[in-house]
Amino acid sequence: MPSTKIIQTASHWGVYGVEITEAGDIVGVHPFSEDPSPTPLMRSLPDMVRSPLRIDQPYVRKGYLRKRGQSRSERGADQFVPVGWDEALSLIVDGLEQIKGEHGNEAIYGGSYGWASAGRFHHSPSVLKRFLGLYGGYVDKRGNHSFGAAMAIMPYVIGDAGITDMVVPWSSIVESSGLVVMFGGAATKNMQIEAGGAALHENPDWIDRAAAKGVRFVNISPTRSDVAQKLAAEWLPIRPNTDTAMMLGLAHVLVERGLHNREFLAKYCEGYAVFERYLLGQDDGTPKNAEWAASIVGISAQKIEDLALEMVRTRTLITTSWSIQRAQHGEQPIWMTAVLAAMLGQIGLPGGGFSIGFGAVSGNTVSRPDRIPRPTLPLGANPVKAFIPVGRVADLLLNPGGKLEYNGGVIDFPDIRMIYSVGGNPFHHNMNLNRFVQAWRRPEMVVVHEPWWNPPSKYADIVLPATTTMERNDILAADLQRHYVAMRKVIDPVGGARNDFDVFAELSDRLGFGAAYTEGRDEMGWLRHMYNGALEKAVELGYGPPSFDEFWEMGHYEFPMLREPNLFLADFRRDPVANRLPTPSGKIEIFSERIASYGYDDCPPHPRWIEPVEWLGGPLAKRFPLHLLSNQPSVRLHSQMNAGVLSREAERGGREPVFLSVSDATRRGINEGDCVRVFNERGGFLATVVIVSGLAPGVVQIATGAWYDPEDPAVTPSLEKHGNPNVVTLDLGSSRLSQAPMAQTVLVEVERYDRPPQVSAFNLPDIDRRPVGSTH
Ligand SMILES: Nc1nc2c(c(=O)[nH]1)N[C@H]1C(S)=C(S)[C@@H](COP(=O)(O)OP(=O)(O)OC[C@H]3O[C@@H](n4cnc5c(=O)[nH]c(N)nc54)[C@H](O)[C@@H]3O)O[C@H]1N2
Ligand SMILES: Nc1nc2c(c(=O)[nH]1)N[C@H]1C(S)=C(S)[C@@H](COP(=O)(O)OP(=O)(O)OC[C@H]3O[C@@H](n4cnc5c(=O)[nH]c(N)nc54)[C@H](O)[C@@H]3O)O[C@H]1N2
Ligand SMILES: [Mo]
Repeated sequence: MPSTKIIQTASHWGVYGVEITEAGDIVGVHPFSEDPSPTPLMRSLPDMVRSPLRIDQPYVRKGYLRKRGQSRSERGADQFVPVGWDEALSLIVDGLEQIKGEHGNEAIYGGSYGWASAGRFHHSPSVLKRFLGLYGGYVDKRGNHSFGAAMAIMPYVIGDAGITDMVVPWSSIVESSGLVVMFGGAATKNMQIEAGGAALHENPDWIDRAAAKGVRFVNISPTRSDVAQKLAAEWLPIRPNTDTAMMLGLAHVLVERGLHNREFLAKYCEGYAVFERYLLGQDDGTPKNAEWAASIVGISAQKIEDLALEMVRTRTLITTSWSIQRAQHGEQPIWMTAVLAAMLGQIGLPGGGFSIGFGAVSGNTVSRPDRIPRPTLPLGANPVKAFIPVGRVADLLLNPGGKLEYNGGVIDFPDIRMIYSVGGNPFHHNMNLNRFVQAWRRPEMVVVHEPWWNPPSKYADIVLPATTTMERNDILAADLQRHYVAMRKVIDPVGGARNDFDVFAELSDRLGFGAAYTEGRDEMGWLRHMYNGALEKAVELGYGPPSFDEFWEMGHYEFPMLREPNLFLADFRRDPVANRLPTPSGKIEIFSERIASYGYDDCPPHPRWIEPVEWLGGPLAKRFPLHLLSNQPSVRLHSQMNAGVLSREAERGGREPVFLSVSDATRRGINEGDCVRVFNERGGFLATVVIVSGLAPGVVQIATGAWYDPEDPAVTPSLEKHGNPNVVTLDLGSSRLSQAPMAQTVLVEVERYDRPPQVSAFNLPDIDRRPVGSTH
């Protein structure tokens, strides 16, 4: 046996040790000893880190070498030519200088959305923004794909956009809740992940404790598996996108019986009276009662009544998942969650009130020491003020000079000539990919850094090979975690890969601001500097983390709980005058004058049921009778590690599995294992059928994250072969308030697809290794 050593690194899905031989061969993966429930996902990156899909050196799209931007329509359907680092960086500098010279910094889109990888220093979108900021600025994005609608509405409702903190933790549930009503559940698969890095996975233990305590859970979701089996939740299969109607039905039962908490509403809320007129149907003649709700949501009126009565009788927590607001009018169910909880009057009490996104990630369910400072790389200023709500990037690219209503104002679209994208997969996170591909082909230049040959690199003009976490040193210190973890370099950079930071350092140097970019620090210099900055603040707050050298030596540090953290909205409940909310009334706003002043029919001034453009109760369901839900994957993080061992094992026939219920499959003559085409007017994708129970009728489900793989990239629209749902999703904003993406509002039809084409998602692109200019 050759001698081996174990080196600790970390990821969004956990901390782990990689066992390597002296020659650097990876022989094993070991969970973090402190982690009570490590996830199997940690096998994936070591499996992919030396995959043949790693990009071994810089490449340039052939058309770009010959004709620059004139060849942009060939992006994604062209050959690549290998070039040296020097040439690649010169091409980038030339492109940047030309575009900035002719069109100014407003022509550069640097919003670059994406989860990238864990670690506070080598966070690729941050190192990009620091670079572009020093270069004179860039058009940035605003909001996110995760909870964009919630983030837009909650400042009006409770004066806060900090969605990840709007959670009543497990400890409070186990101690005090009698009933937890979960809209969209709290899928355990999602608790594997933390933005910035999970350190400990504590949810499984808490689930055991809640089950042992006998807390009752109700899962209102199209999918039974959205709540851990151990919690023995009652499942109420709801039609997708109708949660607001369900909540209104529950609210109506309360008012009808005089069970709403009038004292709470008067003391802590603003505008209940106007909302009540709507609820009772005093102006439109439609009371939003249980029968009304039942006809929309597909759950019986009796059930709705029983549940409402149970909710008043016991300490009840209402949780609403982020998925529910990733839909048209996604602001409404979030707002209505707060209103329904206000009507129960338990907001701010232990185990009561409401939570947004409970368990969507690993850390938001667990109480932790507050205000832990994080080592931070300063982004610097961005002199360009133009921005785009992140879901509307295709509009920005397609309509230079266009306008967009947003959050009470109007945005003017600049004319984007260049995209610089690192750490995200636009062919994963954007909707309506057939349209998006056209948008992506508008600018003159697209630069991408990626570790792998995946869709973003295949659709670049210039692609630079990036290192992964295993090839560099970093610090894990995520917002919802109480640990700092040393992420140590496990192996040398694979092939010709370089750290994103080092690439931007060299580009900065060539552009004349290298010293400002690096401030004279290298990787370890920055880690030490960033750590010391956080250390100083931590000490001021009464914490005592070790010196950088001790920390690096020890490998991790856990912040102690100095004081019990405040329960969500408990201070406000205790004293609503001293702790008034930062809303105009200082209270929870059930009616918002400010939203009223915008006059948006797609985001009215109090919560309301508004039919989405596509849903099972609408006219389009005649042509496309199935609602497609594209949830987060259990075996990977978005599109990351789609080519890794876990995700490959979960594929069927080389494609992503799509889940259908027995009745929907039988009606279409579809059998388990069949290849099907899932389609609507926007496009279609192929996937392999798995037949399940536990899905509401008329609901089809597929996880996101299959690498986009069009049958003919030169043609748009093209059939997608691998199971990427975003070729059928709708690219519209949730409302004019948030302009958030709405992946979960989409109807489709499904049909058997015999003789499907071969999947090519995990093939290398077409690479021309002959010198440019040679005869062909
Ligand atoms: N249909 C549908 N679509 C959705 C959603 C949905 O529910 N349904 N959910 C949405 C949500 S909530 C989100 S958050 C988005 C997620 O969308 P993204 O965050 O864009 O998805 P990822 O696959 O995490 O993309 C990260 C990319 O960064 C690369 N990368 C990782 N580390 C590094 C690095 O160090 N350097 C560089 N240069 N690159 C690196 C990875 O290889 C990968 O390609 O998707 C959205 N899209
Ligand atoms: N393993 C893993 N975990 C992850 C991620 C990942 O990629 N992999 N991504 C992380 C990210 S970026 C995010 S934002 C969070 C997202 O967290 P969520 O948005 O909560 O996660 P999803 O899996 O998209 O959706 C959860 C469930 O909501 C249900 N649902 C969908 N639409 C509706 C609806 O209209 N009504 C009701 N009642 N239910 C509905 C679906 O059945 C779905 O299974 O997850 C995080 N966790
Ligand atoms: Mo997300």
